[in-house]
Amino acid sequence: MLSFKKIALRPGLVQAFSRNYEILLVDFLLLLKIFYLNFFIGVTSSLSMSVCSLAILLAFSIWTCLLTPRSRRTALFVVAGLISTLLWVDLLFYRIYHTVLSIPVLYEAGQVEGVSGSIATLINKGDIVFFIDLLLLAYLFFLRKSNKYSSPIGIVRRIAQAVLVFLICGLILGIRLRSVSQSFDQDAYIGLNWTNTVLEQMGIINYHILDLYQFFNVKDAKADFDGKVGLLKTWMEHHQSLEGTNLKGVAQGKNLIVIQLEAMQGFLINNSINGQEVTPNLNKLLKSSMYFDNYFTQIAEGTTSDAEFMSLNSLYPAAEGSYYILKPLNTYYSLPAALRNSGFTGSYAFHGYKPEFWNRNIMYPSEGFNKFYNENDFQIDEKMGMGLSDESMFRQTLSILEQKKQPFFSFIVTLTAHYPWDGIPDNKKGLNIPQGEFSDMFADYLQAQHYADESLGKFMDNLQQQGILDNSVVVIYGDHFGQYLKDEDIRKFLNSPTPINDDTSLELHKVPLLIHLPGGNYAGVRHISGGEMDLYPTLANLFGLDKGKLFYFGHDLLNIKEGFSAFRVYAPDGSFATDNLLYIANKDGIFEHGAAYDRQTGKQVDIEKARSGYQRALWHLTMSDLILKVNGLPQLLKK
Ligand code: GP9
Ligand code: MN
Repeated sequence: MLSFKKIALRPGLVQAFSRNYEILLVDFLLLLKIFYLNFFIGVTSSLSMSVCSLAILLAFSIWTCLLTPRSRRTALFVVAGLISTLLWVDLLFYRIYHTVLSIPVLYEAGQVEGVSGSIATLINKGDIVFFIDLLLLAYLFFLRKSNKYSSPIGIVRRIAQAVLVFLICGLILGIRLRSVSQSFDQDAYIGLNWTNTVLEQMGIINYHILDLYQFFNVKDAKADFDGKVGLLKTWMEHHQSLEGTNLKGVAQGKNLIVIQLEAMQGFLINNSINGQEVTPNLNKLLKSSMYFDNYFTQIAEGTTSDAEFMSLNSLYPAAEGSYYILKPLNTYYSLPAALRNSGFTGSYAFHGYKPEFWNRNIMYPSEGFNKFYNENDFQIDEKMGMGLSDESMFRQTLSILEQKKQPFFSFIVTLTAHYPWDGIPDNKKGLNIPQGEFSDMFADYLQAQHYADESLGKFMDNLQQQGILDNSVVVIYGDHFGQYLKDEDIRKFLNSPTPINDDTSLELHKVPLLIHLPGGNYAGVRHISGGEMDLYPTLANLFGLDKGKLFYFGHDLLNIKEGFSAFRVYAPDGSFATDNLLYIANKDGIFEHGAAYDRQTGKQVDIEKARSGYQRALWHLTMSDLILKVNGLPQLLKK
């Protein structure tokens, strides 16, 4: 019988172990750091995660056994240093973006102003854990005297050893890769960036490899898309066949003026603080407009740019990053282009900030705008908050519009009411808010939105005076909620006794949508549930565009029986709202772990009621992403 002693003493095994102890030590320390990172990013360190992480770490490091002892230690030290740095950077990214590093997030990183200046504030003392073991490794590998091997095994055996370990690791990862993608509701690898599935089942190193693969592997996506073109075209025909023709073409021949209001949240409408209306001009205007009071922002990480992207294209925002940054050179058939092709003299965008911000200078031409009037075109005669004041921007925009041949499309994006809302000078603060009634930030938010509303009111009056209003459809909506507003403040403002939970918080993501037609025609409150994805098809109907030439995921809100809005990022993929139902998915990607609510009562209901909507939401998002990934719109629009 072969005793343990005999086995242990067999020189090959002893040497194999002693030669590889460095590899094992480095990989083990890295695994501990992955646990440490997982703790901070809310990822469960499962057994599967540990095995897969160890397998990929071994696969990465086993080749070093082919080197001479000294070079091996150096190589391992470098590998340990690089992976430790990557894990630490993941944590830094998480602190900024609430998601670990990925290619799409990296693309967006350049957009976020002020972040580089505050990197120092993102670093915590505890981060030293990512590097402290390097000291131990340095000592063991380079400083200790007794680093000698008496009888190195031959190169052939070492190669065999490396290949064997590599193959075993590959086998483990391959098997797990397959089973993970099959045992979850959605393809875990397509959902890589928006669920924790891959992080929890395969670990962060494998996540990064899959992220790279997903991003650069357009070939598979193209084949996938080619196989789905027919299906998508049929789906679109069906989608459109469900829409009626109510009010079709009633706006034909009119100008279209779309105003996207920065951070204008729905709860401000028709509400007051100490008897003062926060948005008196919007409140007045909605009486002569179609007012949609159940309209959601559907933004993801691309915030303002997502609101624009959806409103002008009816395609979903990216799961990570912003399509304005990721896909500015795709071929689109956006609202500005479609209007120009149906008799509009031109499409113009206006925004009082840097043209490069959100890549607008590249994206706007792709969307079919003839010209983008930005910071470089306006006279910066009044600065507030981030840049040119709304009042001045509106005034200068009007004088540009006066020169344009009609009918024109103008798309105006406001700026002053941007976070942190503290840029309104005292003499322009129109509300009297006693000190201490709300947090300073919330009081500033109210003042900024009151100011934005006032600027808008002046613009509307001037449009009327210039005779433009009577010949225009004016659309006004908020781009998104005020990020970082505190629940307590909102509750106090709304006089709401109940705490804000998952469903009420999502309900608060509603923004106002007003469509004002000449003479206040068709005015009235419309309760149909909708969101930013729906603006394009709704306007296409009003302006009588041939919908057969468009491809959109949203719905014509004037012509459907029931609304449907899918969400992402601010509620995990698969979450959606209809007129009666709200479903909030779980980040783990398992349908049953989500929650369904009756929107009228706010009570939780049988989850099965949400299954079909959940599948529909996921299908929408997956198809929209696929189309954008392979630049597939032209193929879908070809007859
Ligand atoms: C800047 C502005 C702000 O141009 O549109 O974008 P946001 O930070 O709200 O996404
Ligand atoms: Mn915004």
